[in-house]
Amino acid sequence: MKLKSIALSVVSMPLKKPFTTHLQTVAEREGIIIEAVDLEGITGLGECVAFSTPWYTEETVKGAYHILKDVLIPLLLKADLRHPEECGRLFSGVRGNAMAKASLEMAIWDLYARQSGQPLWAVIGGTRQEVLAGAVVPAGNMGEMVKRTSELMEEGYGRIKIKISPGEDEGIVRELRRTFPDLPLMADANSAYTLHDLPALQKLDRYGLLMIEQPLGVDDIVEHSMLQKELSTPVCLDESIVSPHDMKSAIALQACGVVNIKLGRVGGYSQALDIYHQCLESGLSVWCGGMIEFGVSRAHNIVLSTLEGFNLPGDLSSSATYWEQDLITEPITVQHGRILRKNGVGIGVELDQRRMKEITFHKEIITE
Ligand code: OSB
Ligand code: MG
Repeated sequence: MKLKSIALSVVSMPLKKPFTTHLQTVAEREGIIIEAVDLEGITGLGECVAFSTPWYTEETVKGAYHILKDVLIPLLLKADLRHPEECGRLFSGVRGNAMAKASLEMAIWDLYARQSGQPLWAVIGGTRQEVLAGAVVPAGNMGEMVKRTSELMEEGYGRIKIKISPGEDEGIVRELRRTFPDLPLMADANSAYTLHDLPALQKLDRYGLLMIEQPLGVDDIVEHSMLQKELSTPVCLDESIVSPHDMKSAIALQACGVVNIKLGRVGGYSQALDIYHQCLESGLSVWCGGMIEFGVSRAHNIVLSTLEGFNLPGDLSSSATYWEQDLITEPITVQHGRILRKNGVGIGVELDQRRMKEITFHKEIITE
């Protein structure tokens, strides 16, 4: 699989409404769209989901751009891969930088599927025709969060996730439970708590939450294991799992009951599939996480979620949840809490070049 060029487009789009967690408010989303072109002119698409600042992981758009342009892309342009799984070995001399690596690996998997005339979901062994959609209610005041929850329920989402932090937790959970007794509800803390907050977390146990996502610190796999023993609500790990090795540790320590898998956070499909198989073998549930992303990454998330084991709704929402106009020609839509997989070749979506022109503020085409 010899490549002719790789284009990097740095894009920026305002969210319809700012997205707030206890760590950061995202009002404007920057990202990098990857177009990997082979010698026949077939193009594979990827998206780097790093944020403008390092609040979720240490990567940033500017840092990822440098790593892509100066480190990873030169390796890829020199290589002649037979299979996308070889990206792992190619990039093995580069530490960290999962989101930069994942964005290129996504483009290579898409290209590989397009070259062989198949949908990418078929290449990775997906079976689901429709994937389960879920939506996120960002942090806000009680009234805003209740209103947003009822809007999303009306749009048909099968699961709602709210953002919580110390002091901004039981009140909102109690109110949502009172208003929507049967709502499949979960809470994501983005590591806002420590074990000292055990009483506050135990209070959440009585509201029938599907799970509580990443309550403790990024490095706290041991502490999550201690916490899980004190809670009946399953703990879901997000930030703590960045590699198959982390997954092994979490399983050995029984640190969680559920795992949120994100292609960007774990460095791409190969690692995501390794983590997925470990979860299946250990009886852990998995779902696909979201990164307030654009249509290319959303399409990759849908591909991943066609795997049979993705049996819980992911943070997979319509393009319209965050964007006035997405950057793909056919936006992602949700019906009755589900998203139909795309049956075209590769990830089954194309860039809307007119929209790309409007939102791109820097583009570079890199050749060998
Ligand atoms: O913790 O899952 C998270 C968004 C950005 C960074 C981290 C997270 C999130 C979300 C929103 O929860 C997911 C989405 O709807 O894209
Ligand atoms: Mg999370």
